[in-house]
Amino acid sequence: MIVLHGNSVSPYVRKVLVALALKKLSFEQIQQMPYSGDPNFLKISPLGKIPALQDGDLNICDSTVICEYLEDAYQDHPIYPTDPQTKAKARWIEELAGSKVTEFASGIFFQRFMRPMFLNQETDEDLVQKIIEKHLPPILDYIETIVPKEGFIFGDLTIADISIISPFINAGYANYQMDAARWPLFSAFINRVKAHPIVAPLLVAEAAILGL
Ligand SMILES: N[C@@H](CCC(=O)N[C@@H](CS)C(=O)NCC(=O)O)C(=O)O
Repeated sequence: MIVLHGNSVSPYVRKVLVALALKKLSFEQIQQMPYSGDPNFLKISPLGKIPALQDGDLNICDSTVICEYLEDAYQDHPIYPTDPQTKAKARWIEELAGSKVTEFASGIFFQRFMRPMFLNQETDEDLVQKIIEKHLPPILDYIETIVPKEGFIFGDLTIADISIISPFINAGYANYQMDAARWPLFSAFINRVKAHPIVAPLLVAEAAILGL
């Protein structure tokens, strides 16, 4: 039995939820919050981060490690391209999404949502403005060059598509709206991925968690 530990609103957990759904795998989810300090969770996730995944005796952490494991262990319904060069491109997009894109886009969510609501800390709105005005635009300029006018980056929906939009779903919860006139392809792409039949019901479920 696969067990996923992590709250569905995390951009990294969302990525794993999409991977599990694309692969049509059944699993149990524990809506573990980050920063809980829960000693039982630390036994599963030594850094205290979500997501973590158990599959029988296997216990692994990190969304990329988890998605690659799922791809290797359950080969039906691929979630990465199969050709080596295209797969490498998909992994680069996943890496970009999980590093700088999440740092900045989910950083807005962290400041405006997690800090006041869960960590009893104030939002650093100066930092949020710096992210929006200085840090995000060059990354968005780059993403605008890699997303297609129609469909998904590599044809069918892959981990690359969900990874690159996921942090912006969180930023959206924190009232960030991308300038669609400046980044029209990426803005339309985000809406297309959100409307995908695998992704849309997951977003409805997580909105319910947030009480939206
Ligand atoms: N590289 C990890 C990052 C996971 C991560 O940073 N998750 C956040 C929640 S979105 C977390 O658990 N933060 C708690 C912490 O850093 O202590 C992955 O891809 O899974």
